[in-house]
Amino acid sequence: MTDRLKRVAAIHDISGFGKCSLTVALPIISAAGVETSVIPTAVLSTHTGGFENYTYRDLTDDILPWAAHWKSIDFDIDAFYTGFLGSYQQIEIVSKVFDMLANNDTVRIVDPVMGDNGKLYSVFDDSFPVQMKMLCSKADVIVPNITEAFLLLGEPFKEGPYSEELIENMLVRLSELGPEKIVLTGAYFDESYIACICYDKKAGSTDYIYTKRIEGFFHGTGDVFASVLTACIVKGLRLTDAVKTAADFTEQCIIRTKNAGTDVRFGVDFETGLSGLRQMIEDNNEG
Ligand code: PXL
Repeated sequence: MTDRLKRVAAIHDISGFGKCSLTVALPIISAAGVETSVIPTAVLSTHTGGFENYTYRDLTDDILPWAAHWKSIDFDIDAFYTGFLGSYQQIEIVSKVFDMLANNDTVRIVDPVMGDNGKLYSVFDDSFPVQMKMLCSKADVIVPNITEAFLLLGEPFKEGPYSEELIENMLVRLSELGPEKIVLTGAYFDESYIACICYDKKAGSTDYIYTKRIEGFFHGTGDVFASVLTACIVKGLRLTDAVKTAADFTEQCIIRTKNAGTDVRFGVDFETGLSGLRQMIEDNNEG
């Protein structure tokens, strides 16, 4: 008998157009060879980043009954992966879902999706980061971008380039919120490279993974990155190998999208990379 597939439960919205959240998590994690179950938190016609008049159907009331049904079936979840959550109430409910469905080995991966480019997304008010901090306190791994890291710490955003000292101090304080591992994206120390920095509290280690800094903002890249990272973590890669795979995959998506000249609100071309993703994960698995 072979082992069952690893299983992720992804908890995000479905944005019908614009490639982010579940329309990214499902194909990427599945293509990595990991089963992907989903709890959709809302259904939108598009994401909220640059489109107007999108439809929004809130599914808050469905989440706990959905989880209760899953509990009655009794299956193991190897990792939760949460992303965009639309309200304080949803954050609280997702935290309850963790308590209901996690077993001793379930890894809780929280991407505290709240902002970018120094700003909180306009759909949230200033108290949202406080609630997100609560969810992060229950996570094993958090994946903030640099904007979200400042928001979680309750500090005003600072523009880069950053010093290693400032970033390492932020990582330690983020880990004091609760999570054992922090993967910080979007920090840079000079104009040419952008870094993903992973901090492992228990090991006391900080590792820097660099990719080329590409001019422009590409929507959905945070979700692409965190989806690959999640798949790699449940497949047992070391954190630095997982981050390297996620960073390389995301960089390639951005390069393809930039070369194609696509409207950046439409999301990145991750599809072209899917057929090579499993091999990429194997090649990066040094552990
Ligand atoms: O990619 C993050 C994201 C997910 N879902 C929705 C969003 C955003 C970012 O803007 O609006 C609905």
